[in-house]
Amino acid sequence: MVFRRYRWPIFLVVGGIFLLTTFPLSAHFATTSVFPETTSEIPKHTSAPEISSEIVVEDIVSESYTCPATPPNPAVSPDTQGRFNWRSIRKHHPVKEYIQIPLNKSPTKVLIQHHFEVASTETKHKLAIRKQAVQEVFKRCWRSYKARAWTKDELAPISGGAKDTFGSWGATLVDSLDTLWIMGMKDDFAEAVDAAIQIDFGPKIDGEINVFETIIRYLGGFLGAYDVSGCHDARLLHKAIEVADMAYASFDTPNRMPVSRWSPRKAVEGEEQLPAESVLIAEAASASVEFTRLSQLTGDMRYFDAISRVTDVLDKQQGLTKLPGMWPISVNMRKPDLTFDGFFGLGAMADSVYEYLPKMYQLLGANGPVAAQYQRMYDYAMSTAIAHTLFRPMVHDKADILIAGASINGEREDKGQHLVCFAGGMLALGGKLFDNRTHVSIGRKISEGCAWTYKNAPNGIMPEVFSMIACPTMSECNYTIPAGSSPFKNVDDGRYVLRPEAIESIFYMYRITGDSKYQDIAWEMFQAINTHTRTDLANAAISDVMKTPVEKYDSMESFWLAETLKYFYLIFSDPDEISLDEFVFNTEAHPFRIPRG
Ligand code: DMJ
Repeated sequence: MVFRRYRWPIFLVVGGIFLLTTFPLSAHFATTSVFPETTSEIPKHTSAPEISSEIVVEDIVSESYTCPATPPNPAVSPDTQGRFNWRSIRKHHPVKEYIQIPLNKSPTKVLIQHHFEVASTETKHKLAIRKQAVQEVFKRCWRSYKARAWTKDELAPISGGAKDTFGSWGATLVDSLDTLWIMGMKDDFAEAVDAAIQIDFGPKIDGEINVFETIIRYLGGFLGAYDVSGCHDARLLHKAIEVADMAYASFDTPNRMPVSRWSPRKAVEGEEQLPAESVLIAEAASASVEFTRLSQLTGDMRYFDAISRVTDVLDKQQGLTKLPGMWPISVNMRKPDLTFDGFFGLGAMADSVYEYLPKMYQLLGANGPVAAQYQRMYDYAMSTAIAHTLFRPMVHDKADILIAGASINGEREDKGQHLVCFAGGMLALGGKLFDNRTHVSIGRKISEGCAWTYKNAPNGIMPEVFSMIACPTMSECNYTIPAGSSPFKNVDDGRYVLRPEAIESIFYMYRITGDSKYQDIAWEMFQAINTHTRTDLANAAISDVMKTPVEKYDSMESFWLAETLKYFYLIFSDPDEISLDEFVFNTEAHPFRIPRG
């Protein structure tokens, strides 16, 4: 593949950056009250969108990259271009010596992906059509975002307005950068980068920010864009440092545990902020992949130091919780005490803590003491999760599938949720990394469980939260469910908010097994989602997937462009495009390059 350097536009796009005051509660934790203000008409598109006869398959990732194989020495210094420098604020609890990424003299390349044969011309053509269909949907949304919500956090896809929901820094702009690159939209990428580097992450926000969302969307967005475009544009790295330095300031506490809902203004005014006594584990402990990648790219170990201290607390208390091996949803980071709550699960509010265990192992080169620590923690967590949270649902067609539920005070809760669908991909990835076939097989059953609920839901889209009847064990079932009955015992939350987790796992299954049935599953899912979420401008969340016709509401979170459409696009792409042997995805689907020493 020939490297095509992208061209910078000759004009400068100066985006207006509008800063509002506070973050909302993390959107993926909200389960109530976000219901439609507007109900759009019955979708015009009830089948696959029309495809132009000329199929353009563009190459995406440069083979020529300049990303460092080992952390630079001396470290890269920040260049904020005259904007606020978060390193300048008063430190209450400075670190004397930073924990270093161990020098990994022999990083191991664990091959994750299936060895794919060259596809036939017919298959290539079919996939190119599908890929173009996904790209068309993305382009449409991007055009509307540009026209109506440029530099705002989100486009309102029904009313055509704009929303600020994640810090008012332009969440969709930054979250979409690497998708633009991957989809070959190089001029749009250049224009978006020019706008994104103008963002001011200074302390203009009066309320609290959600540090977790800032890290996964903004820091992840800049790092992903820098890595996929070959580490050529230093402006992206400096922007990553700028936002990371703000997030890093939230770790300036007596025990170096972060403040998850943190006030930039208080920090600048020198006011001490303490970690919360009750905080969601996902928010408190999910920065490892982003901070490690930033330390790898800059040689600055403050980020790796910060997350290593959190990992060590997780490690020490992993066996002391009410369900040893797993950490509960609610934890006290002030003490820190991770042992008091009895609610456990791989899904909402905990998800990325588990997701990042195998991903850290891979990012660290699958070798050395820290990688081994993450492997040990993953193994322990998964053996508990498999034994205590998974169940086989009793379904009319006797499908051999699994659903990841929860454990509440020792009792399994037989509920599924869209958010937990990522676990299929995580277990398949972990199974490949650690040569554990059982995990690959369980990952497959969870991924297919999510695909099954899509297929069997009335409009081909699974609801946000639902319960199902469980078989007595994972291997036996008496199947008393009559054909034609509802796939769900109950639907607790019928929304579909354009989430990625189901297609994410189907994408992992395809890249890991090479089985083309996953591409067909993905195509069905894509058509159902696009048909029912499409608006005149873009795509919108659904308030109840169980109703026909579905009702949409005026929301399109940035992860639709950052994650959902990216995974749909990549499953129909050449498997070498963002290969799982070369990249690790953060929890917001931003691909980070695995360094090769
Ligand atoms: C994304 O923001 C991330 O994937 C996060 O970890 C949880 N889920 C949302 C999308 O559903």
